[in-house]
Amino acid sequence: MSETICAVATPPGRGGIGIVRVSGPACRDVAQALLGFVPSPRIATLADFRVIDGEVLDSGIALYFPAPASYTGEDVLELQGHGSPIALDRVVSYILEQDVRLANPGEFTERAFRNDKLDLAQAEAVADLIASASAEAARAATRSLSGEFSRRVRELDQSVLTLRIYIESAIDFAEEEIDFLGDREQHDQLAAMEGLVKELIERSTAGLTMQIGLDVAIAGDPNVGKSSLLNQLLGEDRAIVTSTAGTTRDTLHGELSIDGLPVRLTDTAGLRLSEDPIEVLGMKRAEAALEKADCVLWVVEDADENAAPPEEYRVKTLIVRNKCDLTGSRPGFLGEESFRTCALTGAGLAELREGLKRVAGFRTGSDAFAGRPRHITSLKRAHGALLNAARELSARQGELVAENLRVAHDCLGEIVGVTTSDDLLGEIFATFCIGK
Ligand SMILES: Nc1nc2c(ncn2[C@@H]2O[C@H](COP(=O)(O)OP(=O)(O)OP(=O)(O)O)[C@@H](O)[C@H]2O)c(=O)[nH]1
Ligand SMILES: [Mg+2]
Repeated sequence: MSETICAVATPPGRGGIGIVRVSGPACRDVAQALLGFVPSPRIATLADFRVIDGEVLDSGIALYFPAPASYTGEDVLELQGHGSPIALDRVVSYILEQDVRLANPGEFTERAFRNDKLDLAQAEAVADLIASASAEAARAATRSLSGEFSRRVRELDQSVLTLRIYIESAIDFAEEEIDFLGDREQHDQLAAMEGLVKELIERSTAGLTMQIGLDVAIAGDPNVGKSSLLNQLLGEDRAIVTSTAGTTRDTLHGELSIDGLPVRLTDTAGLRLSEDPIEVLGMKRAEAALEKADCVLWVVEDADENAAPPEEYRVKTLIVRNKCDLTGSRPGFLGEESFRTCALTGAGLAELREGLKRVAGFRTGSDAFAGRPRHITSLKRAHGALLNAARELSARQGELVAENLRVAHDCLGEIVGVTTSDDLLGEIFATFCIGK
């Protein structure tokens, strides 16, 4: 890790300022060569960025952060010049003539991780914050970045470890092992840990959903009001609506945000037996959309008493009883997963949006963490191991309790980067932007 790296940290294109970041042992030499002096630590200093023969490449603010009090934990030099891609390029090219190489994506943050400036979950939250598509997702990322998620994982890990040590010493030293393992206290501890992991899974899943959103397909018989529903949910006249059954042929897409939850809607062709080759193709597309959706809104006419989805979809299905204006029934919730709506006026859609939030695992009170699939997988494995440990404890199988606690400990360690393989680390940081 003795190489010095450099990259433009601001986004490509023209802007007010452009920042070049340098990290590593050659920072002082770079400052000397480029500025003619090494700026006082952490003091914004106006300077010309020039090469030795006096040509000024740009001018701006130079900031020097000596190790270890810097983002990466190494010597860092930050040059805030003008946001001109050409000027930035010339500054970087000059710096690369020193003993410096171009940084890989995420390499600054990777160094911060390796120098214990942040743990792996926090480092991932940096990328999640940059990539966040909604205020809710940004809030979840900030919460994870602050270390709140990591702190909870570590605390849990500590309790797992403490219990494991207790159980192992019970196995080794107890004359009456059975008595040790019969303690109510250990059962209670395991139950508490299991509850905490469950809460972390829920809060991380909520954060992940805020980040990736929900794919929702609108499906049902022809003419029930699917396209009207799409238009009404989007608040725009996207799809053609007519009273002729079989109006929609192709799948149509639209995006909306429900309190920050990104939702991608797909309107599909009404499903029915048809000879029309175009309609048949449309229905094929409809079925493909249903396959990949996270949730299906199955639309039926409220007047149709027995209407139901033709088969059990593998995906979550919400029943939308539309055209309730024609039956005179009250719009809104009919149950957890069933709604009455009028797509002409929008009545009942507020409840339907609530239903979609519920499907997504949206949590009010916004206590979500910027969960990643790998966090959730590890948490679920830890959860399974704790359940097994509890079962083995009841069976008084000390060795197996200890083994399951070891598995839980490894899973929790993976999340914060204590027991994470180099390959996985490489994969994680490769998805970052250059300069971060
Ligand atoms: N009264 C009433 N009419 C509605 C409602 N929703 C839709 N319609 C009407 O029902 C007809 C069909 O609506 P569409 O939105 O095209 O129905 P669709 O399910 O997309 O139909 P296909 O694309 O043919 O499968 C149109 O005349 C709409 O104006 C509703 O809630 N109440
Ligand atoms: Mg339609």
